Amino acid sequence: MINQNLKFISFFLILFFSACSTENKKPNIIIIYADDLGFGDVSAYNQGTLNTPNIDRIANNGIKFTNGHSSSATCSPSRYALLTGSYPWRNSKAKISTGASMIIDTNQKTLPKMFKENNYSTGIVGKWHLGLGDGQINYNSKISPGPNEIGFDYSYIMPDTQDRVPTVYIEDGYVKNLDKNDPLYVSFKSNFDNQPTGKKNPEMLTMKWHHGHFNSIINGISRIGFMKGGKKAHWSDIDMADHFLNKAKSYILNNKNKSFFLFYSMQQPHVPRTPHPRFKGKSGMGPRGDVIVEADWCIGELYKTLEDENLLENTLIIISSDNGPVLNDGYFDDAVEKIGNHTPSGIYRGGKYSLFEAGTRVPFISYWKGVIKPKNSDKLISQIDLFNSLSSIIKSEIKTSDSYDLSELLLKGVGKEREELILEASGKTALKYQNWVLIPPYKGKAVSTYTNVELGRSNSFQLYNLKTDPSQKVNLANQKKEKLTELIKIYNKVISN
Ligand code: NG6
Ligand code: CA
Repeated sequence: MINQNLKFISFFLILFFSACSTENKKPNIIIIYADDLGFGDVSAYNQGTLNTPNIDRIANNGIKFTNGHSSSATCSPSRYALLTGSYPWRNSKAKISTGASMIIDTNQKTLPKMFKENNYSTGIVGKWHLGLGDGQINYNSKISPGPNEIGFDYSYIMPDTQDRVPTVYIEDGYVKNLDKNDPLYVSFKSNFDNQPTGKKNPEMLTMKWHHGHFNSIINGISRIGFMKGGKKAHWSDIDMADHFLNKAKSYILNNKNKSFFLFYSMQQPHVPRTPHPRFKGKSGMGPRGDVIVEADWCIGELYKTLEDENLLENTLIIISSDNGPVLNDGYFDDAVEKIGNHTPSGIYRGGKYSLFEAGTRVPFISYWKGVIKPKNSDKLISQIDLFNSLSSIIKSEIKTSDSYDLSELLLKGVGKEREELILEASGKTALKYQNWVLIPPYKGKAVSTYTNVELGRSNSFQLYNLKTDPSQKVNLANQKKEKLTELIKIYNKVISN
């Protein structure tokens, strides 16, 4: 009889706890962030000729934003904005990092901290590029502050970029696989004891540099900066995609019983483009296309993991990119020569580094099986808005003042949108307001000599009406004086706030 009662009680206890755990479990959030992936690079956007079937499946079953923006036309500032919900031009340190100290202050509000406060597990796998340490870094001991000091419980990162030293992974503050007997030294100023460099030893290169990347040679590729030692810790470029994917999958498997936030920060299609041999030649567009095919495959694999673990119904996935596309970003890799009819920027003008639309108008997709219904939305949303929107979605009170709560837009594709957005490219800013874009006068080249990207700079004001002229061909500054004055006022107001 006692036995019978025990069985009865335990049956109800199990029922009770399983009901509690599904009801109370807040949704997992995964941000999949590509590096330099253009609006036109995702085939779901129907712009270019490249095929991304795995991203498309998510995009076509989720909300495909066609007016979604990164904060900036380069990496570090966009990542700063995404992770802090603050405009990067408010922080003079939020510039492209090359061995810099950490850009995010450890006292700042951050997205991972917001999740942690709400009992989430938080993890980052992939590219960091937000600086590390608070001065000279010693790679042979604990590197801090870093992602773990701004809210990530787990971090497995590439410190800056694939084209910058050190070419090693860092796990929770320590260089992975570092042999104590072969210390790692890094400098961005001078070489170590006559180590080979791209400039001196071009015969050692498997990929030739075009501009800028002529220092230390690792795996036949010369990089930005010098390094010496740490041989066992060097990453394999062609395995990087698989490596990060496996880490991201393990993170999911290790945290599937809790609510988790995963920032899966992919390295593709940033230079140097080094597809695994099984993706070589798959796009017909050379390495740039091939690594996009590879990234698409990785996203498909990550999706499968969530599907196999029955996590899709409780996971909100966001896919986006840190800035617009670029073809030649410093190596001879056939990106220009083999582009064919593909249009990485789609119909938009400019690309990476540009104040024109394609600098920051990037693929932007939200997906949540069973919750989000397929929709296209041309409403204006920025990655800065993910802070307050995700905070609302997980019922947190933590908000920032630059971020808008566009949670309804993110989950339903309707409702409030942004009216104004400051765009940033290499420290220069512009205003997007409703259908209009205002670019103040800036000195400097209109087209970058090296990358051949139109940077959006001009000696006079530029004003574009995106409704009638999405490709920003006609500058209306002289014709629409009233509109120009109105936008200058709004721009000055937002910038000085
Ligand atoms: C630039 C590099 C470019 C790329 C970029 C950062 C040169 C000449 N150019 O300085 O190749 O690494 O920095 O890209 O060195 S980002 O997407 O991470 O912002
Ligand atoms: Ca980038």
